[in-house]
This record gives sequence, structure tokens and C-alpha cells, in this order.
Amino acid sequence: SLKKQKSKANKVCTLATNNGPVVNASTLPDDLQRHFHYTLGRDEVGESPQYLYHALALTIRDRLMEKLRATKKQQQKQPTRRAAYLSLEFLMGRALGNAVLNLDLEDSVRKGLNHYSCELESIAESEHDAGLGNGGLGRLAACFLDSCASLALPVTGYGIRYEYGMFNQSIENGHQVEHPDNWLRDGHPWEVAAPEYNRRVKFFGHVDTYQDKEGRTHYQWVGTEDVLAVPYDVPIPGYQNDIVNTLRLWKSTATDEFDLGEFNAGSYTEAVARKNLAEQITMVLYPNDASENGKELRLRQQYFLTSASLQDIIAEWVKIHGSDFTDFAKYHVFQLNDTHPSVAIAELMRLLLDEHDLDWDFAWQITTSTMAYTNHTLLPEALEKWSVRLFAHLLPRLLEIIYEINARFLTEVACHWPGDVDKQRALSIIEEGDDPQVRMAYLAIVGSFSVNGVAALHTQLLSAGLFNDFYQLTPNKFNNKTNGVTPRRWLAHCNPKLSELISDKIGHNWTRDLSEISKLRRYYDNTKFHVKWQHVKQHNKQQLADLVKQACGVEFDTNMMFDVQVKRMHEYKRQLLNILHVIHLYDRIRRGDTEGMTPRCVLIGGKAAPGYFIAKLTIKLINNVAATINADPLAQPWLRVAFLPNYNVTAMETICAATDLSEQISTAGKEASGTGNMKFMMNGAATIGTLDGANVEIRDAVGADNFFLFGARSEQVADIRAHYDPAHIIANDNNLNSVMALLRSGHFNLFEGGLFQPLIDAILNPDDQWLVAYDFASYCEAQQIAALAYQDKETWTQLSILNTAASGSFSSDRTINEYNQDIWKLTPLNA
Ligand code: B1N
Repeated sequence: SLKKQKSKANKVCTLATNNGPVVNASTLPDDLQRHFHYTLGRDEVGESPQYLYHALALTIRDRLMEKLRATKKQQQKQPTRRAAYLSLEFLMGRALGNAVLNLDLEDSVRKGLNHYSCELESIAESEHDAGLGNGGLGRLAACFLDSCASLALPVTGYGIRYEYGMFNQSIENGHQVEHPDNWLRDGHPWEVAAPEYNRRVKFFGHVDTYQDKEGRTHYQWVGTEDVLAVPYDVPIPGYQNDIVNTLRLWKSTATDEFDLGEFNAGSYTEAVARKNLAEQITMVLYPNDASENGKELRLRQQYFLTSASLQDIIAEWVKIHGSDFTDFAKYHVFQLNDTHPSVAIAELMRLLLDEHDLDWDFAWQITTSTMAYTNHTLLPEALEKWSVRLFAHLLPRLLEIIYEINARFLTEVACHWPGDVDKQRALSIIEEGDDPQVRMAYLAIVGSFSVNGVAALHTQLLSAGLFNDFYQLTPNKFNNKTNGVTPRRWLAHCNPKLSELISDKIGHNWTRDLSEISKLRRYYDNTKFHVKWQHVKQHNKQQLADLVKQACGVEFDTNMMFDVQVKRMHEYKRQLLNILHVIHLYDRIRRGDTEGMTPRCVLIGGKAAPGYFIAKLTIKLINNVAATINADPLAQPWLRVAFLPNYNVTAMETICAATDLSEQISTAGKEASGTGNMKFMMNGAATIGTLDGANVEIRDAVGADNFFLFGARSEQVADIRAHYDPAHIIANDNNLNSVMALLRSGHFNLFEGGLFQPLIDAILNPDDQWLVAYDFASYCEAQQIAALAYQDKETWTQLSILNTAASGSFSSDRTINEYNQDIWKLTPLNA
């Protein structure tokens, strides 16, 4: 009878997994109550809307899980080629609004919340941003996941479940102060732990070799200190297509074993305490955007992510195909998000050679037909190098493999450039010197079948400059994939009023195919449409004004032009140039030169890496200038300035919908692409910018007349720098001279003598890489033209509509389709 019961239980079990409980739109209000009352044990919303948010998230997660299982089943039914997107960063932001949109649940969610007399918008405020990234690179990964799921492509994201994400920034006395981002404190209802897929990752130890009977050498990496990788799966819903993909985030924990040696020595507590070291790996995101600091813990993070993810994929393969790897490369492709996970090339070799007994040539063939590398920057300080010494200590077997890859590669170099030893030295994966280094970008290029840049100009500069030798060796590897952003979060979700207006005119298929947004052009001179368009913008500006008031205490007037620069703080992005222009406007106001001036509100926001002195000082300058201007009644009608603390994904959702003028003012050749530029454009902002990154393509799309261009071109930068004399430029430019005089006079630091001297020195430095003084005059001129254009409401509204209408190719759907056609070659699941 026990047997009977068991088989009955099994049956029930199978039945339940086949059909699952019924969750759909009509049961949503009941399910919400069930989660609120039973899962969380709450009666009333009262003081803590957090619980209602949590219950709603669980209710929606149920629906995501259902579709996730269905998506997995479909994949199992007919196994197809799949991609893994390996990234140290996924800047997801909030999940609730996005899930409601993509699952088309808005009506039933609102109905469900009625019962509690709550608005969806206010409940959504309870969610912490998932800030597992620094800036553009991490947010790009998030947009890509949305597009992959929406295009029904079998793509899994692999990343790290940092306990602490990007730090929270507050401003105290004008200075940036960093606070830990304990984003998991109130729980993270979107994730599901999957400890049955734990993987073991090795560190330290040494390599033993032995010969087998056939005389083959085998390598054993032994004496290692192992760490467990525990996966947490986050569902990634496609846009209204029933597909749900997975983002798998790894957390590090200690293995359950104790060090017996230490035990016997009586060091029980020390042995247990050592477990902490394992947990450190995934404790915190490194807050450096576009710069690397070479810390050992960072390399541990990189290897941890890489090894766990590759083991995960290989284990799945082995489950079905055993030790036969013949078709592995037909079914897999790995996209490396910059060099951060590029140790994957050596790790895949190690797994295939040492753990699965393949020979070198076969393993190398698999590696070089599955790995693809995306480069995101030309800045030398961001090009990763790891000291050979560190590698040898932390990952001894991987270093051996890298040496072997390099030796074979240098033979190719020698064949291509016979007798050219300098070429070999220049292209070697190992940089020679007192402290030899592993050049990760070179490893990535050598080990990949595809190398791509992220905007046309950037790819061109990569091929002709930084990686030119590699380009000459293997030109066909190189390709461009201009970045994009998802129109679901960055238009449909963040700007519901504009979305409705657009859909009224052209239908709502633009959410799936943003190229359709060009149909808006038909309305660009329709005055009735103009009025509606202006009305929406006005509403959005009020929302931003409320945010600025609450966060900065500064009054923004929605009739003034909203001029916005939000992005990470970096010298090459030239927030300093922006604030110099602000000072120039203030200087004009003080001189009474306000004839024809356009009233404007300038908003600047962004985090500085905690160790980046000059970037932090720029924040302080912006805050001091803002304080001076905002306190001056003369300036009131013309100029207001605010620095928004803690700029993040959620803030951008309000900001980009409300901006009139988007500042994209990097020194030409330095910003690989930019993606904020695309969000602003999509939401109808005009751009003032240099010919840099994707600005070039934005200007082409919208037309030169509809873009406020200024500044040196990238091909001029080297020449300009060769005989750069900023003091001379300043002496010959009354405006800049006057601005510098104000700065030097201490007008913005009356009680903080000399505070801004390093910034003054930077501008005056003939070695200033960023050409701030050089571009100042043309920047002011472009600003003046933009300001005049804004005064003609008609013209500006047309400009705004044309920008949105021309944004079709900046959808990450377009980008992902290109990745798929040229690199991944995946078949969409039939949704
Ligand atoms: O990647 C974005 C581009 O749109 C931006 O132009 C580019 O600056 C950004 C080291 C980076 N490049 N490199 C990084 C981030 C973290 C880190 O530790 C480098 N981020 C970019 C998307 O393509």
C-alpha cells in the first residue's frame, strides 16, 4: 500500500507540473491577496506599502515562472543553438513596471490594487534599483536581455549577484559621499535560487603533470582552495510574446569542507572564519567605469563568473551528449561583454583539455568558434592587464594555457611578418617588462572569431588604430554593432503620455518594431499635434521639476529650457565644459547682457569613481556654482542649476522624458558609443554634441540641421594636441577669459580658498587630453544657436518630433538582430 501511495503521489506530482496551477489575468487580484495575506502574512497596507509591492512582485513572478518553464520546455523539445552573454555587469534597474508592460498586465494589476486603494505608480516606488553595473556597459547588457527575449532568441545572461551594487551617492556640502547599496535588504522577490546547479570554482594551488600509457601529458590543477558558485535565476520577460529567458547570477559561498590540517592543529575557529574569504568574492561591485584598478579581488570575480558559467553550460551538454563534443560549437556561442570575462577563453580550453580530455587542436577549434568579444572603450586606462605574478599565484593552470596560446599565436605573427621581432613583441599577449602583464584584450581577440566595436566611429578607430595589427592579421573578425536601447523601458514605460500620443497616430506596433516610429514624420508640421506634443512634454517637465525640488531643493520652471547632462563623471565626458558654459551664462547675466537670452534650467548628474579625485572635484564645482547662481536674484529669471544626487536607471526614466536639450559633449574619439544619447533622442530631446560615438549616427539619422554640432573632430585631435596652447586660447577669447577670471577670483569658493585650483590647472595644462579650452568657443556658439531655436516654439516642437521620429535604428532590437545575423546565428523560438 505504501507503493500504491507513492505511485499516486508521483502521479499527482506529474499532473501538477504538467498543468500547473492556474494563474492568469483574471485570477491576479485574488493571487495578490493570497500573497499579501498568506505568503507575507499581512492584513493592511497601513504604514508599509513595501509589503504590497512584495506581494505584487510575487504575484507577477508566478506568471513569469509559468512562462519561463514553458520557454525552457520548448527549448528542450527541439534543442537549438543558444548564446550566453557573459558580463560582470547587468544594470537592470526596477523590474516591476517592465514586467507589467511586457506581460501586458496593467489592467488586472490596477484592478488588484484597487482593493487596497493603491496606485501602481506609488507601489512601484518601493522597489530598489538592481544596480549591478556602473553605467553604459551594464545598462547595455540589460537592454540586450530585453531585446533577446522580445525577439524570442535563446540567450541566457550570466553575471554576478553582488551583495552590494553601485554605491548610493549623496551630496554633503557639495561633495560626493558614497554609501553602500544594500539592495537585497528587503529581499529580492524576482530571483529564484537554484542550488541544485551549484558549481565549484578553483583558486590557488599548483599544477601536477603525469604521462599516460600512450605518452600523453595530463595536467592536474591540485591543492586548490575551492569556492561554491550558487546560481540565482532572474526571469527576463519578452515583450508580450510569452517568452521568458533567464539571467543567471552567481553568488559565492564556502564549500562545506573544513581544512583538516587546521582542524588538527586546533584552529577550528580559524578554519571556519576562512569561509568568509569565499563570500567576499561576490560582496561588492567595483565602482569604476572605464578604468581598471588591477585589484586581485576583481580578477577573482572575473574568473569566478567565467568558470561557473562555462561549467554550467558544459554540464548541460554532457548530460545529453556525454563526452562527445563534436557538435558543441554548433550549439553554443559566448558573447564577452568587454575583456572583463575574457579569461573565459583560457578557462574553456582548461575545461575541455583537463576535465574532458580533448586534445589541444580540437579544444582550440571549439574555443575560437564559440567566443566573440565586444570592445567598449579605447581609453588606455580601461584596457585590462593582469600581472603575470598575480595570475601565476591565483590561476596557475590558466596562466600555462595562456602561455601556450601565446606561443602558437606568435608563430602566426612570425609567418605574417617574417623576422619582425618588434611586431611579435607588440602583439604578444604577454607584455614584457619588470612586472610582465597579461594583455586581456589581446587574449580576447586571439581567442575569438568575432571582435566588435559599439558604434561606427568606434569600430573604425579600433580597426585603424588600437587593434590595427590584429586587423591586418584577421580583418574578417572585425565588425561593428552600433548600440541601442530598448524602446519598451525607454519610451513605452518611462513616457506613457508620449507613447499614447504616438500610438494614437501610428498604432502601437512601434513597441515591437521601432523603425515604424518614422511614420511620425507625417505629423511634424501638424499644429494640433504640436499642441499635444508640447502638452506631454510640459507634463513630463513638471514631474522632473518635482524630483529636482525634492532632491536638490531647487525650483525648476517648466517654461524654461531643460538642458541636461547625466552620465558617469569623467574628464573625457567633459562635465567641466558644461559648467564653464553655465558660468559664462552667469557672467553674461551679471554684466546685464541678457538681450535675447533663453531662460534655462541646467541639470547635471552622475557618480564619480570613489578614487577619482578630479571627477569628484568637478562635482563640488558644479554644486558650488549652482549654489551661487540659485542664490542670486539677478539670475533667477534666466538660469537655474542643479546637481541631482544618486543618478541611476530609475532617475533616468523621469529625466529623459522631460529633457529639451541633451548634452553629449565628450572629446571626439573618446566616447565609444553612448546610450543615454539614444534615450534622450527617442523621447524627443535635441542633442548638442561632438562628432563622437553614436552621436555621429544620431546626427545622420535626424539630419545635420536638427543637431547642434560643435567641437574638434576625432581625426583633428592628435594634431591639435601636438601644439596645444590653452593659455593662448583663453587670452584670445573674452568669454573664456572672463569665466577663468571668475573661477580664479574664488567667486564660487569664497570660504574654501584655492579649492578649485586643480581644475583651473587642468584647463590650462598644454597636455590637457580633453581639449576643454579648445572646444569652449564652438560649444558656446552651438549653445547659442540651440537657445535661439528653443525660443521659437514651433521650430523646437518640430525638432523634438523629428528626433523621436528618427530614433528607429537606436532600438536594441535592431542591434540584437545584427548580433544574431552576423555573430550568433540563432533561430528564434516559435512564440
Ligand atoms: O560602454 C557603453 C558605451 O556606450 C560607452 O561609450 C562606454 O564608455 C561604456 C571598465 C567599462 N566602456 N568601458 C566601460 C565599464 C566598467 C569597467 O570596469 C570599463 N564602459 C564603457 C556601452 O557600449
